[in-house]
Amino acid sequence: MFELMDGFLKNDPGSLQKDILHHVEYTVARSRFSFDDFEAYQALAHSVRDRLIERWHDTQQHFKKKDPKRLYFLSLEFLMGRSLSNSVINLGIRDQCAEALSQLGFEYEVLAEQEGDAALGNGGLARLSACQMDSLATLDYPAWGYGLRYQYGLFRQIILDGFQYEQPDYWLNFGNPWEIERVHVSYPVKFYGSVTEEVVNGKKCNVWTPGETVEAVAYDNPIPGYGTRNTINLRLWAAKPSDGYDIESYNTGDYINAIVNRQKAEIISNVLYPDDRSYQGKELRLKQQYFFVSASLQDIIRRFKDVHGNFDDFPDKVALQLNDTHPSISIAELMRVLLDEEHLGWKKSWNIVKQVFSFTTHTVLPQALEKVPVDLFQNVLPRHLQIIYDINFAFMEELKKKIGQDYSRLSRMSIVEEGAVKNIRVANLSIVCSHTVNGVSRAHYELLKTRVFKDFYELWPEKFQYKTNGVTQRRWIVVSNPSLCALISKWLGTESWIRDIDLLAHLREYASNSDLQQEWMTVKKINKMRLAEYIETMSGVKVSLDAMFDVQVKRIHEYKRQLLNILGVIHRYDCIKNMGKDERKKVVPRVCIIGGKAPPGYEIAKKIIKLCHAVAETINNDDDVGDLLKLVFIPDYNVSVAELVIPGSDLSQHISTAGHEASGTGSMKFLMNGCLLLATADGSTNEIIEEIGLENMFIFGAKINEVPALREKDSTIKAPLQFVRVVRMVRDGYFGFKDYFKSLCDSVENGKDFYLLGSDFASYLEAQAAADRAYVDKTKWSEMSILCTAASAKFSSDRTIEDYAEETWGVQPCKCPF
Ligand code: 26V
Repeated sequence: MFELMDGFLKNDPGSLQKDILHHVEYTVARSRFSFDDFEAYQALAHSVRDRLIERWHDTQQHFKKKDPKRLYFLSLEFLMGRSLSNSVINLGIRDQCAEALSQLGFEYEVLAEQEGDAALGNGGLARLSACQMDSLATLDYPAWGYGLRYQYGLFRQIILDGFQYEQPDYWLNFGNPWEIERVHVSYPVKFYGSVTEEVVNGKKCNVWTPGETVEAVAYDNPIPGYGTRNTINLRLWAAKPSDGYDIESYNTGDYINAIVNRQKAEIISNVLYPDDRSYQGKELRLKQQYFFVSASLQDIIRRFKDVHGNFDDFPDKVALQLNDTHPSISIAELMRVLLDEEHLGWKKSWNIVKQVFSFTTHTVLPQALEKVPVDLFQNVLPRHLQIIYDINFAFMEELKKKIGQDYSRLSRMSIVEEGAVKNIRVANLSIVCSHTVNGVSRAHYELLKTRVFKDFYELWPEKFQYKTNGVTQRRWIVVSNPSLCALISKWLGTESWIRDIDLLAHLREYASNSDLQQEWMTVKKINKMRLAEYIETMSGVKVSLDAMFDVQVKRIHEYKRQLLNILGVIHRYDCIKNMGKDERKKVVPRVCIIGGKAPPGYEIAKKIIKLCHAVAETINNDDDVGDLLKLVFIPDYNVSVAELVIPGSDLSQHISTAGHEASGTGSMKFLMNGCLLLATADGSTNEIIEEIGLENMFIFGAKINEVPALREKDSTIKAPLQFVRVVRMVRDGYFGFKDYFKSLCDSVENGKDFYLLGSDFASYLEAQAAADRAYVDKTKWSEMSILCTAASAKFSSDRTIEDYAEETWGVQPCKCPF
């Protein structure tokens, strides 16, 4: 049935077509003479999956033979989005698939749209993991990703009357062709119970008698590299009841209840927690963390032991990367396994543990640092709590020798936080037990050293590093902007930049070439057209393609300052309304686009969404303003929507209060797509400025170091009149919902304005005006746009991953021959 070449599936259109028809009939179980777009998508996906599996097998075989040091990337979140287009591009079979389908009467692009998003993550951190997996595969690193297979991904955002409502994301309802269920790869994960001291073989031991066992079953997701046969694995764990689960009920004869109770085990991997940047020490969250970490470590140790007789080589063969503190319980778990199951003793176990973990932190907000109440820990993982206490005791002793009796510093650095509620500070545990702590941009690293982890930096300066984030050009140019991709390849005379991103810098040489400029802007226009169509379908608003598309898409949070953007739009509206006819002729038409999800419990963020809709309602229905200004909210922003929005943007906003965005990665995707940035000097923007130059961006606002002093200042001095005026418009009910918006207005006035909207407002408006002036000069604007793409090379996740491999993990590429 399948056409093989040298034992491999063939990739010509004819063979692909046969495979697709085979899957229509035998996998999708439809007649090959009658199937619809979705069924054709399923059959295509299965045909691609077959090819992924071949490569996956070869890669794993090769890794096994070579036994290199492997990187294990532990993350509670992976925001993969759709897989089809990414896979066919990385496999190099995009055109063949399109041809095979066209002969069957289907259009490739239409089928690709049938796929839903895999949204097993919240935002920045989760999409970063996905980009990094793509780079790890492409650069041939012997890596594995480990995470949780949530039944429900990130909630869907529904907008009714301008208010956000959350709906569950039933992403598995229509099947998932990209995963392979491994019914035989499963491990028991234990919770609760008690610890007793016992004498085993003449030695005193702590014995944990758990109270509950849940089975972790593996689902493998092949991740293909681009231009290589290497295909790595993302292994996600699903919770299933173990054979012994709730055995008591069976014994008491309550058969029906016993079956019903068994389902409770599955709750662990049911749902992804939305990120609201505050940890509340929830039992289920702790269980999720331990569940995936325990299963992953059992899997990693089994693989290691298949080849190695003892643990001496463990640090030379295993690198464990902690993606934020979410998987940090793995530190205590590895210690427990080595101590209690492998009986290596404390010294040897600790020596191994401290060599294998590296930790990357993704936050600057202290309230986002994870803390788990000791009581909760004691109940769920009593043995792990003991181990953490022992680690902390040893650390405190060592620290006292170094710094003496400085009790306030000792208590700040302790892993255990004393107080009314005793907590485990997971970040402190991670720092103490990792060989390296990474920040995600240079600015973030400076903040870690001087503020967030100052005490630790002073103790162990050599532990601290940073790897500026990056995004994959495969997803963010090749998949999402095929016309730009073709144009870049044409002008560079090669497609090699898709693997070797530094080549992109050569675009600089042609930035002032009028032919390129013209072709470049034509591509932008086509992408704007696609976006305009989408906007019209989603919101019913017709937008002009001559207008500047000005976009802010990201999670809604006060520190990201979508409110500053909206107040700026109100100001623009107010100015237009007060202009005469002649003055209006000079106005640069704008379409302001905002999109993003508010955390379900975050009241102010939800009000910002409502305000955006209320203002949009007024502006978009004002015929007097017409095409000069439109405001639209794009609902349910996700990876697929981003793939549509980013290529069609002229200007994008990254306007967090300086010192609050650890890095920001959205800006890098816009940069790659030739979109100009209007931004504060926060996170990775500082490094973007270095690459592209201030003259090609619109930078405004207080600098990181100025923020603390500004917060001290009297608020009445800070806010300019224009600011007072626009806030007053909202307060007075110009956009309706007067009472509802009161608390939102209060949050930026009356001495509160913690995120400094008032004090940055004037310079924000200046930056906006500078963007208007630049947009009028089409030649200049096209040149700047080309320079953006040319300057984006540094922000490829390929660069980030190479730096991690070299400076943090100590892993080398292991390329699969063929
Ligand atoms: C926190 C929580 C707390 C409640 C439970 C669920 C949950 C999930 C995630 C988080 C922390 C998310 C941290 C995060 O996404 N940070 C972002 O990481 C990006 C990649 O490094 C970076 O570009 C952004 O600046 C940073 O905000």
